[in-house]
Amino acid sequence: MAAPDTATAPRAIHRLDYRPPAFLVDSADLHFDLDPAATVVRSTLVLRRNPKAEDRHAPLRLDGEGLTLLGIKVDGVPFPKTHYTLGEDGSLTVPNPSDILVLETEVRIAPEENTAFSGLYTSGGNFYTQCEAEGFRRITFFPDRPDVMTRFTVAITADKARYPVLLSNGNPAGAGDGEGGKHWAKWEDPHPKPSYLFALVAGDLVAVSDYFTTKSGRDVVLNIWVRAGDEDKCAYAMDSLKRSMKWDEEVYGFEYDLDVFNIAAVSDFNMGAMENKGLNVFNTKFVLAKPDTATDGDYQGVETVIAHEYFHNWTGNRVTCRDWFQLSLKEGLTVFRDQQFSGDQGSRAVKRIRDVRGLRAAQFPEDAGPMAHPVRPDSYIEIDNFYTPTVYQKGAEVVRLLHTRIGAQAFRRGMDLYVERHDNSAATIEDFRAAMQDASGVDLSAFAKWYEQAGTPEVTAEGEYDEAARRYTLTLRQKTPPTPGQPEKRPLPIPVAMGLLDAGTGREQPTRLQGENEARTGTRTLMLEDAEARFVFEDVPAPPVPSLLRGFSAPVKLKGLPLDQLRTLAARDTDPFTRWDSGQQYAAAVMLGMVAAHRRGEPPGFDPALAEAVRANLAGADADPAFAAEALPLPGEGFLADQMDLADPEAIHLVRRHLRRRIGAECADALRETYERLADTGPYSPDGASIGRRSLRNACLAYLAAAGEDGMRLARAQFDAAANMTDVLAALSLLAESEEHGPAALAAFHARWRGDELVVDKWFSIQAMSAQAGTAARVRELQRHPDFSLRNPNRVRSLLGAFASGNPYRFHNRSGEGYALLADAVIALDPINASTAARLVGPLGLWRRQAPPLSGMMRRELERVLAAPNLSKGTYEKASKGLA
Ligand code: B3K
Ligand code: ZN
Repeated sequence: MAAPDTATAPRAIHRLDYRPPAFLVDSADLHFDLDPAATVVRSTLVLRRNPKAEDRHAPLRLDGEGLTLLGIKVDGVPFPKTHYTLGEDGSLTVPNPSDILVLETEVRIAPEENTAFSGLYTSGGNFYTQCEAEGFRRITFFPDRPDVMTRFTVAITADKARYPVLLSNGNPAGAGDGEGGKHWAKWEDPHPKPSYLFALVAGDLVAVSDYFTTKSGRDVVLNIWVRAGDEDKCAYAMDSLKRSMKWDEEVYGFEYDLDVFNIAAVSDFNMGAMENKGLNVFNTKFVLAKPDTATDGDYQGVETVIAHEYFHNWTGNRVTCRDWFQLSLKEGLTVFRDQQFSGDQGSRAVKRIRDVRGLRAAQFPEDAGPMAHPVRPDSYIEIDNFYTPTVYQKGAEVVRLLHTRIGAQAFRRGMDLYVERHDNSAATIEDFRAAMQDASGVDLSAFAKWYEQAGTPEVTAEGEYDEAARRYTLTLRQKTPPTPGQPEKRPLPIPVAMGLLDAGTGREQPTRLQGENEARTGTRTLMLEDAEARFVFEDVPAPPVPSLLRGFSAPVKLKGLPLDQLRTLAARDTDPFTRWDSGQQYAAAVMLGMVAAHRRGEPPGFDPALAEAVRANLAGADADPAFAAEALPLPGEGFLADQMDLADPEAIHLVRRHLRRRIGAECADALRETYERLADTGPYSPDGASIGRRSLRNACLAYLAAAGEDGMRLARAQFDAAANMTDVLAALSLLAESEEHGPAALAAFHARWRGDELVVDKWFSIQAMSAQAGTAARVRELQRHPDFSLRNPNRVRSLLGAFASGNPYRFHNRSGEGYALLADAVIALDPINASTAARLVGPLGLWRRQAPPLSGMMRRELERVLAAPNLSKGTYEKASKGLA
């Protein structure tokens, strides 16, 4: 294997090596003289030795990266070169500092050369920053770690004509004209914050403005800053922001704490958005939406991300993380909060189903792969690699476990206590658990293991009915497979929300556990705390069907339920999540049987129960179209692959396609009837009910198109007539699979939308996700399209990310060309934008999930990435761990 020798390999940082900072920064005064080629940053830091530091004589070390030092003063006097050193990593060290000092530095940076989009950079001629996790050190010298919280004031000077808008964190504190066509603005943030929450935005932007009156009666000005021409796409983001502000007051008592809340949208951005204090910076994808350019999914993305970043104001900003190992303290908790919020806006059950689908699609495979790590990781090489589904989504699930265990009221008291104890400071995951424990009086110590142990627990259930004793014994067992560095696993506390259905009538039965005096109706929660536990139910009149893990009460895999039980649950359970999940598990089991038959060279066969389920679903769809839309499609290819010892993407795809065609044909009348009945009338609205109707209708269309030409013609008609992007894109994705209709529809779409970046992204994605034979070659070709650029992360994700993560069938093409093109792209992108390159390489690391010869081809491409000269430490970490 072509690994660099250990002397040059990037070093890992370990959680247990945490030491409090040697110095604290009481205040930071920054001055920016903005110029794309040469921006000058003057910084005045008031530094003081940390009374809690272990070494009272430690040197003063400030992080820095790629800074050109122009001048340095200590206590107002130029500081001689002999008194400090500049490290190879770019840092600045003062070996013998006094205990209190004022350090002034002046540095030069080149924002227009910053293609990594970390630190201060330009995009479309404007200036933006991204500092989390370690970007602030690319702006000025600073102890760039989250446990150093500082009061910042910022002054910005820039050419007035080119950069009329000058923004930073906090409240505005003055503005005026300077010399030579320049102007300036000053910002003061009264709240101490870590450097990762610093932000600056400057340029030619326009604001869509509104206001919000807080519960204590203060008016907050809300601005969304966009490029001229995008003003008509901000209404939903603004509406989502106001609803988020209100919800956080009502549900958690959290009130906004500045006079102004600014959001700036930028089209070059490494991730979704960033919660900088008072100045959130957003990927345009999560701000801009209007019906003809954004899909329902895009609208939901805007709502969720706006809420998420806003909620960070208390969970992340007011209370921040002591070190980056605690990342889930803010991310898991804030995802939990945004999930609660979105659930409250519409259907809780449908939101839960979508969240679980996302967890299974991204986090379960991560937890079973080479990058598996605990929610609170123990070490990292590049922290950027740990903004993962595990830290975010599994982290949110673990917060939900605590919420389930202690109940909503105690959880709210726990949040109050957490903020009371840690406001304006940097906390740990243990601090959060302690607050929940102290507020509830419930011993939560066993839940610590959920943060410490990687891997997805597998739970099995075995039921035994004793007719004579009218007794039902349920045995639950858990086991977590080994993950890298954690060969042995301990049992975790797993809440299993459940009920019992009568096997004959399908009706929910009251339940009484041995030792209880009275039977209970409805869902109850069993705690599985050891490797195995038995629960004995009394007075059970007939053999029951257990309904387990209702609401997905824990992030585990529930395995091995018999098919007949799954069918009963799918048809009858009172819990919508279990009803949905049982239907999916049933279909998955049938499909995996078909995959096995296909591999043996046998004909695929057909289980009529699948068509019956579709008909039943459509017949009851009016009661809850959004739910029906979730239940109608067959389980995805990734979900099926994850249940096989070794994946077989081709067999899975072929079986799924065969079934879709067959169901589409058998249920054509019902599908068609529903499709026509749900036709949209009236203007587009992104409310839950309308979204539900559109999703159901498009799910019907997908089956009809799979069944043949009639359906394809329907798709073509929808493509031509639809007035909203949801329906246009749903139709286009079906047409793109047809040699007859695809090319014309794609060309028309591009011609219509070539001026809209976010829509052009969709055009790339649809082609990257096509099942057509030439897709890998087409993806190569599209990389040379004039609209493609490796420099724009959205474009990279929309083409290469969609191909590698969203199209298992063609990515795992037997020729290996999918792997080779991904490796080529990673190698080309790494020197431009390491963070995006490291994300892109991920799918190659999952080679162990494929059978030979695919696995060998993937591994060789990963080796080729690892052998590339000057690889970034992030891509190095992903590639080397993938090969370990
Ligand atoms: N906190 C940011 C993510 C920063 C990612 C840095 N690589 C967005 C969020 O989670 O809200
Ligand atoms: Zn976040």
